[in-house]
Parts: sequence; structure tokens; C-alpha cells
Amino acid sequence: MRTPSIYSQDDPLTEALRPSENETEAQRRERLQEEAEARRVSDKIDEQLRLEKEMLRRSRGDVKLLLLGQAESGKSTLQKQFQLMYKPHTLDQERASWRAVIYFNVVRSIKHILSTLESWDDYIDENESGPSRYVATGSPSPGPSSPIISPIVSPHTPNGSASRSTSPFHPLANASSSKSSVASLRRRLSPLVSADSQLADKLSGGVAVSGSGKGNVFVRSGWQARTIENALGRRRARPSADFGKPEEPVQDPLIEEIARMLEASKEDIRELWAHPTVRGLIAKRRMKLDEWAEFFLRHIPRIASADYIPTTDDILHARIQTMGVSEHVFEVNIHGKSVSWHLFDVGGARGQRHTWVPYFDDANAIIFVAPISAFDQYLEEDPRTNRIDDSLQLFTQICSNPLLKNVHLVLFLNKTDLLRAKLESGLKVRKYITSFGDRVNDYETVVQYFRAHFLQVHRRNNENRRVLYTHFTSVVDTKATQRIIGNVRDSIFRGYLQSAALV
Ligand SMILES: Nc1nc2c(ncn2[C@@H]2O[C@H](COP(=O)(O)OP(=O)(O)O)[C@@H](O)[C@H]2O)c(=O)[nH]1
Ligand SMILES: [Mg+2]
Repeated sequence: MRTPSIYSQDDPLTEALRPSENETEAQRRERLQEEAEARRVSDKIDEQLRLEKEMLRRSRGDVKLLLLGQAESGKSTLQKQFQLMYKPHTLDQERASWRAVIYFNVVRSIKHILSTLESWDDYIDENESGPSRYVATGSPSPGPSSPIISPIVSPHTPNGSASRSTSPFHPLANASSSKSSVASLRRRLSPLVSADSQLADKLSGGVAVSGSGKGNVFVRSGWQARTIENALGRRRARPSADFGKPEEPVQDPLIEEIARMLEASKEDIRELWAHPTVRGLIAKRRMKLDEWAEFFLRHIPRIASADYIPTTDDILHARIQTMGVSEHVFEVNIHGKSVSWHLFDVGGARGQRHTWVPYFDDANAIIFVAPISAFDQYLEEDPRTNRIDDSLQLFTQICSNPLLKNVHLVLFLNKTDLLRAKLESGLKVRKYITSFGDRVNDYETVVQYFRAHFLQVHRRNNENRRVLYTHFTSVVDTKATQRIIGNVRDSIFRGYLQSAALV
């Protein structure tokens, strides 16, 4: 068996190592050995390059800032806000490449809605024609590490829909006309939905990652430039005079085809999104959509139009999973002095966290991003772990890591806009985190409650008596986030100047 490859299909190394069709057992062993050796050499070169860059950075007194936190916490969005603030022209250059990601977000969301409807359909059919096929799963066993807060172990099935065996709610009952309209929407939308895997392949450049949850697409640093150009099999050399101009739209046949299908399906998508059954399932929290799904489906008339170009707000809401660690360099001016900031954005899923460690060495600052709207959500990679509890566990590891004992530590309690909306819609924290008890279920009480838990983790793991700077954030809000970034920049600089004075 071949080891799961994380190399791109275009990767020359992979190409060279591709097994021949009629290879003997001895040849196979030899090939595997060669592959392992090639990989070892390649890793060694990567590590050497990293060390050389690191030495150069240190010798120039650059600032190294890491963005850490679980998957979907808002790290890459925060990185985009830095980009918007310090290198806005680069976001313009990338604007057209974001179209593919946004289309992907839309197509995946439609697919999710249709498959959720289908499982409710089965449920109704089963119940009408005799005893249920569904078996109650009972309480799942607790996760591997003991929780810091007292979350309820997932009351929902891993795909986010409620346990059917206990639910008296039948969204499709007495609704045969609803069923037939869903069926015709499903039929009409099926060509669009089936473009999903091609789009995924295009975005990831053929990169397949084992254990990547619900089949999400991962991208590595620099994908924006590579995606479309690679797909076309040509790289445009950009004359330096072009620098700063918006990227000219590159016509990719697949993306153009999807744009055409979206435009033709605009009305069907709008109808599906407004469908009473879909509304009912969402209102009763029987169908859980990701936040970006809601955002893009709300804006479908605009996004599905033929001349669509993503706005900055669209780019901030787009979701694509980061793989490994990607570095972004910004020139930051403060008191007339320009200093290079190296921002490292990391993949946050559990399987990605080991890639962070080589970057800890000599980091100046960390922004730890924790999404506090996630109190009713569970990790995709471990559906038994409440996401706030995972953030607290991860924050404990960061606070107590000896390599990080001198870094300037900033905590972003993020997604406060979504938290507010959830609380206003009547969602009770106590239902998911029993230790919340009988406290008032309002925004102020809830944010202070979560903040207190993070402060406690910090206090218990703070031998060096370092300060923790905490901000309540919504990093999709550009104005508010830029003010906070300015604030963080000043506080990091103060620490930086102090430590420079000590050497
Ligand atoms: N409404 C809202 N959405 C957010 C916020 N922060 C991030 N998001 C969205 O959450 C999704 C995941 O964010 P991303 O930055 O990719 O998370 P990462 O995995 O930590 O890099 C994206 O669709 C973002 O637009 C926030 O504060 N409010
Ligand atoms: Mg990311």
C-alpha cells in the first residue's frame, strides 16, 4: 500500500515516484525505500530553509507573531485583516481567486441542506411504514481528556442534526406538497451539487489529506496564485510594473461553468433557502449550517450573478481550511520606524497542531483565538469534545509550554457577534455547559463567564508573571478589528522595545 500522499499531483517528486503498473514485490520494496529517503532529504531541506530564514529574521530584529487556536476559530480571517491593514493591494490581487472558494462554500452548503432534507425524508417514510430503523445510540463515552469546564458530551449526532429517537418534531409530516417541491429542487440543483468534488480538487490542487473530517478542502500557503494558474497549466509572468494592479480575471473553464450553473439556478437556490421546511429545520436547530453558509446563501442573488466579483466582506466570510503553517510578512510602521512583522497562520485541527512547534522558538507574540460562540458545537475531528473545552485545553498547553514562557500573550475571545445572535435566539448555555448553572443567560454574563475560565487557565500556568491581554472580538468586523490590531501592535511594540533594551 502506498503511504497516504500529501503531495500535490503536480508535484515533480510524486510524479517521479509514481509506481509502474507491473512492479514486482522486490521493486516495490526498493521504491518504498527510495520514497522514504527522498522524503527524508526533502524534509531536511525544508527544515534547513526554515532555519536560514529564521536566522535572517533574528539578525534583522523582525517581529514574529503566531496566530493560534482551534480550527474555525478565525485565525485566517484575522490574517486577512492584517493584510487589509498593511498590504491592501495584495488582497485586490487575490480577489478573483476567492471566487472559487466562495462557489465551493455555496455548493457545499446546498449539498448539506439537500442531504439533511433527505435524512428527514427517510425518517418520515420509515415512521409512516412501520417501526423505526434508527437505533438510539445512548450516551457516547466521554472524550479522552478530562474537561476544564463541565460540558455536556455531545447531545447531538456528529453531523449536527438532533437525535431522532427522542425528537417529537417531524418537519416533513403532513407536507407531501413540500416533499414534492423539495424533490424537484433537488433534481434541478443536482448538476450544480455534483460539481462539488471537481471544485474541491481544483482548489486543493489535488492535495488529499487523510482524516480531514467531513472532506474539507485544505490549502497551503500561496494557493491563491497557484490555484487557477496551475489548473490552466501555465504560469503568467507578471511584469513588475503590474504590481498592485488587480489580478486580471483568468478564465478557468470549470469556474466559469459553475458560474453559469449558479446563475441559472439562482431562483432555485433562493427558493430552497426560503423553503418552509428548511426554515423550520433551522429554527428548531435540527439543521445546523456553518456561519459562512448562512452568509453566502443570504447573498445568493448577488453571488450567483454572472459578473460576480467577491467583495472584501465576502472574502472575510469565505472559509477554506489552512494546511500546515503559512507565513505572511508585513512592514509595520511605528514612531517613524519600519519593522517587518512575520505573521504565521496555522492549521488548527488536531491533526495539524504538531506542525506549530518548530515555530514556537523565538516567537515574540501569540494571538490565541478562541471562538466563544461555539459553546453548542463539537470538534469535527472528535465529536465528543465541546469546542469551548477544546479551546481551554489548547490554551492550557500554550500557557504552560516552556518554549513560550517569554512571549507576549494576547487572547481574542472571538465570534462575539454570533454569540450574541445565539443568545438572542434563546439558546441556553446551561444546556451545553452544566457548570454555567443558573446564571443569567445574557451576553454580558456569558462573555464574562468564559473570560473568567480563560483567565483562570492563564493564572494557573503563569510562572513568569506575564500579562495576558484580552479582547472581545468579531474579526469579520473590519473597523473594530483594525482598532484592536492597532492596540495589539502598540502593546507588542512596547514589549519588543523593552526586550531590545535589555540585550
Ligand atoms: N460571524 C463571524 N464569523 C467569523 C468570525 N471569525 C471568523 N469567522 C468565520 O468563521 C470561518 C472560519 O474562520 P477562519 O478564519 O477560516 O478560521 P481558522 O480555521 O481559525 O483559520 C470563516 O468563514 C470566517 O469568516 C467572527 O468573529 N464572526
Ligand atoms: Mg485557517
